[in-house]
This record gives sequence, structure tokens and C-alpha cells, in this order.
Amino acid sequence: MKKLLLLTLLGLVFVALSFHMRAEDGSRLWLRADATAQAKVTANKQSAIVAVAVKELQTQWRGAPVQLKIARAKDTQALGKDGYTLAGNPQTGVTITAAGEQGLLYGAYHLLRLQATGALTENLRITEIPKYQVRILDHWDNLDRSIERGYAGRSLWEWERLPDTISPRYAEYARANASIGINGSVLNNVNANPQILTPEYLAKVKAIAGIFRPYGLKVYLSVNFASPKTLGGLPDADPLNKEVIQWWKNKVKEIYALIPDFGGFLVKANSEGQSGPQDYGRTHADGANMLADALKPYKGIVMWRAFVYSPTKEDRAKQAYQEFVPLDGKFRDNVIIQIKNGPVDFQPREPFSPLFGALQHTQEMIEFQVTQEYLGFSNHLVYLAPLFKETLESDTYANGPGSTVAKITDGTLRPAKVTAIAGVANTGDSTNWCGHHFAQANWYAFGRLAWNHELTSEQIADEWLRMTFTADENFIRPAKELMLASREACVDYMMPLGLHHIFSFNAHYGPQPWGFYPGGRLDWMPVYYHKADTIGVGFDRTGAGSDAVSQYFPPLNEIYGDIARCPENLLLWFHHVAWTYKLKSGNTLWDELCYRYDRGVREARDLQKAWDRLEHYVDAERFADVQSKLQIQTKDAVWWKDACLLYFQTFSKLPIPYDIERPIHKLDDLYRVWFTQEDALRNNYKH
Ligand code: GCW
Repeated sequence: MKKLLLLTLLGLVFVALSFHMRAEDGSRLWLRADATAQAKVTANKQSAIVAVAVKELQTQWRGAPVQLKIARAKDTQALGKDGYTLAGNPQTGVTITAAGEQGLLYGAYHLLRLQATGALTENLRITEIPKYQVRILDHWDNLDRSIERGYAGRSLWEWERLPDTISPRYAEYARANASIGINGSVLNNVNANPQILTPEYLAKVKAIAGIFRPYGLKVYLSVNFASPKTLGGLPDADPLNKEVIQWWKNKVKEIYALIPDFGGFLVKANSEGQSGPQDYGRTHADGANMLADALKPYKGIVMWRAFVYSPTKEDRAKQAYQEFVPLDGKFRDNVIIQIKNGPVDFQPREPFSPLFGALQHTQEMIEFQVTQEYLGFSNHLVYLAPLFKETLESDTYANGPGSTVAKITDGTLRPAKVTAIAGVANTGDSTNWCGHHFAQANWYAFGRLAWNHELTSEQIADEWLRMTFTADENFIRPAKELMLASREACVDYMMPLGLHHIFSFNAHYGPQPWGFYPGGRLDWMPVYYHKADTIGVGFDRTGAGSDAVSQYFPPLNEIYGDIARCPENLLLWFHHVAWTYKLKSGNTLWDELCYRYDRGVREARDLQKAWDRLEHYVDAERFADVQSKLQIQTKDAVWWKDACLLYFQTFSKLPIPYDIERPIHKLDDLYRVWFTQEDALRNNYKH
């Protein structure tokens, strides 16, 4: 009998433990607080959004009663639609005041975050106003549920089952976004399938919008510019054609009849094979304005992408500027130009795009890539807040010193009707949402910076770690250091000193600096970007070269254009530098390149070591997941170093300094490495 009791007890313990383990599969993201509280919460207004705020607090808040208060506009004007104040004392009572119900929701999540991170103080007096009005995730999700540049499984949107079957993950996704202030979601890929605008798909979109609504999350769609032709059967999609204009007006009316709070359109036009107004001899402004006019009566916006380039003789990095600057001032006030952070394409490091600030009379927004297309997919741990902040804090000098990208885009220096910021999502249907547990931090960081770009990378990492893992300081300190070091590590082992786009063709995973693909587009080949020869390496973008430097405001044009003053971390972006050129360290370029790659490998190993030391503080499942990914990352770092150094050595003809680790690969073997995105994600490749 006793034995039976013991066995039962053991069994119970086992079940409890395994339940605990299962629960730590990453599916709860940073929202891991127990929902067993019974807080007293009152609100002076009832609505679906307020109900979410009330429920979140009721079930998680462990302090004194909370009052949610929508105040008169006159008292709360400065707070805008989404701002709020938190006041009171967690022991005696807290009041969250806002002008709008969304503000109450964000205030509720703020209070819960303070609780979860152990940051509650006796005297709460907080005012929060988001820096950008539109804080949006762009999903590159296709209707067949594949995701372009997605590394976390298939799309969350189960198009085939919608609108009848609603996955519980829609609400979980919306809740996660609301908790960090994200208020918009573009559901489909910018390489847009026109089908999304059929009544059949719009009914599905409506169902998703209905789930998102109580979380203050608006739905937007990417549209294919040729839709009136391909879907509507019109002879063309010319934005000045009356029939085309009418087609869009009707379509927009149809959408708003279904989704009254629909956000608007995102458009990739005349870029990488997508159709656009230029097909009809019209400009980007003609195209964007036509859509903007259709959306205007409903307060919808057009996010028109500046990611345009074609395989001409012109430097790819210059093309967006050249196309858009002549159109400055010609866009409607509900159009905002969506510009990637850098002039080429989401590289581990780029200078900021010279378009920021150059459009003086046109609204501009930044587009970041949260999904790690060029940063090791969901295999590598790379915390992106430092990358995001580097661009946001870059001074464009457009309105004199201090004209940071953040201040240009957030309305501080240029009053704007619409301010916005976008991140290309890294979510998918994998259990932990992002493929890598630490990739969740990039979703989190994007949201937090979209709310307040003045937060530091460290603060954000701190919050995220406490909520996602544990508040134990012995864990927090090293884990934070690890996160903060990871981006620079990645730059070092992939592309130090301003090198860029030397990835394997198409998959964009792993090194292929030798990449030259006969018959392919020159501007998709690594050799186009590094231009290595017997003299040196790097892209000459000075006046003697492509003159991309002239697109920057003074004094940046001079600084970037001067090999002696150009920041070394962008040196090979702007200059073709001799192998024997002396850098600030006293090393020649060649030696410095070797040392940087070597440092990258050592940094990757340090990430691994730091994580292994944390085993004690992390549940077994997530610990092992991250550990095995760090093993891949370290192996890949060595591969990057060997591939790049051995290949560039065929030009420099110089020895690899003896004080660094020797290559363990042979270049001929590396030339033969070829694999797909799927292979990379399955760790099914040899190098
Ligand atoms: O970087 C490139 C990607 C494409 C992407 C494109 C874009 C959605 O390789 O996959 O297409 O950028 O941003 O439009």
C-alpha cells in the first residue's frame, strides 16, 4: 500500500514536472505570468478593447485595485489615441488614464510588465506616448502558407481553413503584439498575389481582422499593382485610366464594407519583377496617389516601398534615391514612403539609406527586417536592437546636426500627418513562433522601439530576458551581455569592415564571395559588391567611383568619401581599399580582415560558452534548443571565416597571420557547397 502511494506520488511529481517542461517550449513568448490572480479592476467605459485590458489585469495583476479611466479629450489631448498615464501606488490603488481605449490596453500591459520585471515602485507616475502612430509588422506570407524569407515554419494564417476555422494562435499573436504596442499587421507578402483581393479571400481577412480588433491590431494588405488587370479583367492597370481608378475605388469600398477599420495598402511596385505604374510610363507618385485617393474617404493609408532597383549600370545603392527624390512633394498626405534601413538590402551592417531626410516634403517611414534573411536565419542568435538603433540614431544632417533618422521619421523635425515604422515579421507556425528562442527578442525589440526608439538595447534585452526566462541576476547579467555582443559578432564573422552581400545565391545563408552566376543579374552576385582584385577589395562609391556618397548631406558626403575619415566599419562599403592600406590599428587591410574574421569566430564561441554556463537557470528544453543552435552558429562562423579569407587570399596573395587559427577547410571543397534554405534550416549541409 505504502509502495503504491509512493509510486502514485512519484507519478504525480513526474506529471507535474513534465507539464512544467512542456510549458517551457517557448510558445508563451514573454507572456509567461500565471493567470491566477483575482484583481479588482473597474473601468468607466465598456468595449471589446477595454474588456481585454480588464481581463488581463484581473487575471494577472497582484496588487491593489486598478481603475481604468477614459478621460475627457481636453485633459488628455497630448496623449493622443494610444498614450496613457499610470498613477498611484501598487499597494493602495492604481489609475490608468487614456484618451482612447487603446491607451488603456497599452497601459494595462505596461503595468503588468512592471510587475513581471520586478520594476514596480511605490509611487507610480508614468506618462507614455508612442513615437510613431503606425507600428506595424509586415508579413511576407504567401497564400499557400509558405513564407518568403521565413524561418519559423509555415504561415500562421491558415487560409485554407478560414473563415470557418479560427486558429487560437490568431488571438495569441494579436495579444503578443498588443503587449508591446504593435498596432498593425500586413498579412500578406509584398510580392503580392492578386487573389488576396477576391471576395473569397477578403472574407478570410475579415475573420482575422475580427480576432485582432479587441487587441487594437489593424489589418493591412499588400496589393499587386496589376490587380485591375489580372483580377478585374481590365486591359491594363494604368493608374491614370479611369476604369482602373474606378476599379480600385470599388475594391476599397468592398473592403471597408467588410472591415470598417481596415488600415490600408502596402505596395511593392516596379521592383524585382513586380508590376507598377512605370509599366505605363507613369511615376511612383501617380501610382501611390491613385490608391491613396481611393483610401482617403475611409482614412486608409498607402505605404509605398522605395525598394526599387533594376540591373542597370548604376550602383544599386543609388537607385531608390534617384527615383524618389525627383518626386518629392508630389505624394498625397495619406501616402508614406517605406524605406529599408540601408540602401541595399538588410545586410548585417549598412549605412542608413540616403533617402532619409532627402525627401523634404514627403512622409517617410523605416522598414526593418526582423526575420534574419541575412543574419543566419533562425539558426544564429543575433539580437537586432543594436542594429535597429544604429540606423534610428544615425544623423542624416538633413535639417542640420541632430537630424537623426528617428527624428526625421517620427514627426519631430518634420510634422507629418502619418508617422509609421515597419518590421518584416519573423513569425511562423513553429511552436516557439520564431524558430529560435532568442529570435523572439527581435520581435519584442522591434515593438518596443517602435513605441519608443529612445529605449536602449540593454533595457529592452533586460525586460525581455526577465519575462522570457528568469529574473535571477546571475542569469540576467551574462545573458544580456551575450545578446548585446551577438550582432557585432555576426558582422565580424560574416562581413566586417563594410563588406556586404557576399552570401550564397538566393538562399542568402552562408558565404559565397566567389559568387558569379553566368547569365544571372549582375546586381545579385557577390562579386558585384566586393569587387576584389589584385589591388584591393571594396566598392568605390566615392566621386571617383559610383559617387553614392554625394547622396548624403554634408558633412557626411565628405566623411564617407574620404578614406581617412570614413568610419572603418563602413570602409569597404564606400571604398576600394588596397590590401596593404594601413588602418587605424596599424594593421594592413589584409591583416585586419583576417583578425576581424578570427575575432568573429572567437565571439561566436564566447556566445556558446556564455550560454553553456547558464544551464542551471534555464529549463532543459529551451536550454538544449538554444545550445544546439549555438553549435551551428559557431560552426558556421568558422565556415564564413575560412571561405572569405581563403577566397580573398587568391587576390591579396598575402599570408594569413600566424597568430590566428588556421583554416580547417579547403577552398575547392567550399566552392562545391550548395544547399537550399530548407537544408540550412534542417542543418543538413556540409562545409
Ligand atoms: O531582400 C529581398 C529579398 C526578397 C524580398 C525583397 C523585398 C519580398 O531577398 O525575398 O521580397 O527583398 O524586400 O521586396
